[in-house]
Amino acid sequence: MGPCGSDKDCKVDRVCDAGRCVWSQPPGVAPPGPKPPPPQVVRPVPGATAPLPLPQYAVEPAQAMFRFGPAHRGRSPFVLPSAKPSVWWTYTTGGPITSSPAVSDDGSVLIGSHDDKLYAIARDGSLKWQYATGDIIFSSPAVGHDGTVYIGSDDDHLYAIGPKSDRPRWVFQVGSCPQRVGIGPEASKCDVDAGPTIGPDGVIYTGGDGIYAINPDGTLRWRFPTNGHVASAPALLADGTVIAGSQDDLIYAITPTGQKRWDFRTGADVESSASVGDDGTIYIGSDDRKLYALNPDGTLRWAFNTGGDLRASPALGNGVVYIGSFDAQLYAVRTDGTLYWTFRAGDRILSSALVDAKGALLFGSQDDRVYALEPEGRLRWSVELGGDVDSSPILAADGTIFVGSDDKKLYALRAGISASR
Ligand SMILES: [Ca+2]
Ligand SMILES: [Ca+2]
Ligand SMILES: [Ca+2]
Repeated sequence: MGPCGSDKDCKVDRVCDAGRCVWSQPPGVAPPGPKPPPPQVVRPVPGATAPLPLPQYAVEPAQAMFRFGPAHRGRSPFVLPSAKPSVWWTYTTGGPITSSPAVSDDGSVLIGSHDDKLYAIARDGSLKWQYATGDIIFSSPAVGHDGTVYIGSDDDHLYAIGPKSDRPRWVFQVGSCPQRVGIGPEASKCDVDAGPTIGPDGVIYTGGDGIYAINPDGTLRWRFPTNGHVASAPALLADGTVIAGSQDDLIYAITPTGQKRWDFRTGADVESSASVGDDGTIYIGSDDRKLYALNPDGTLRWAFNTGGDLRASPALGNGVVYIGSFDAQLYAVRTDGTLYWTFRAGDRILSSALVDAKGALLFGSQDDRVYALEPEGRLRWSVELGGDVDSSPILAADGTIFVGSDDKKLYALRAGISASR
């Protein structure tokens, strides 16, 4: 039972829980180990003056982020190729890629790697620039309205890079964990592997030893402490409420000023990120193998059982919620909580699905494949890559697909070309 930073560090079917490799627990069984410390409660001080209002920022939409927007629907405005694509190019980094790519308005493909680096790759597959952080990158790049690239690192920092150069505009340290780099519970508590998510006003949300809101100038807006690490990319409701899961098994709703609105207890770690429907329904998975649908007030609408941990984030389209499970199946669940269909891949699914403009689906699996499914669940095509595909694929306007793999490569897949390698 060695220390671990993620499931990747654990052999066989064990998962990384609080820095230790453990066998997945059946739902409802408490994991072994010491009891967590009592909750930190922030109480208003009697007689204290009201907090100063938080600064307001102009509303300008971000260029790109994990799950494509702060509601995290995974819904692409573009159309997946109908024919099976080929590998157009690959870019090899120095480590496995679990980060999900982002495409900025200038066409650059941004990706983080376990070699600690953030890469900006041109549309022809050549390197534009790279930036080395101090530890592994699990986080996915987000691109602000002005082209600034935000990336988190296991070195406990959130970086804002560019937009005019490959240098950081600012670096924000999340938490004050004594051991910043390496693996194990102490070193991973303040890892910045959640999102980041950019709000409509440019405020950046991420996790670590709690949920963080960071102003566009790199100053702390607020921090909400949790009893477990937050790896779940925060999602935003229309009213600005921030939703994130934690390894303390709770799903949190935090007001735009950083106060707790409610929490909801699941049976295990919540590393999945929430997706928010048009009606404000919150869909999120848990390691207790359930997909939850919560009302905006935090009450349970329904829970749907799958056969494995849910680390992927749900996608939403056409009244259907799509989520991959560690039981190797992609589930299509209607918004009333009934099963529509499932599709079985060859291994665990950690990759979050994309829904294209016509309702087709795209996701990766640890069977090393990228799958495209028809809206009714039939296989359209699959492409084999060189390793696990835990990265969530994205789709460019011209139909090019970008995705990372454990074989250290960023792939550009394109239909209607002859394979270049
Ligand atoms: Ca760390
Ligand atoms: Ca837990
Ligand atoms: Ca594999």
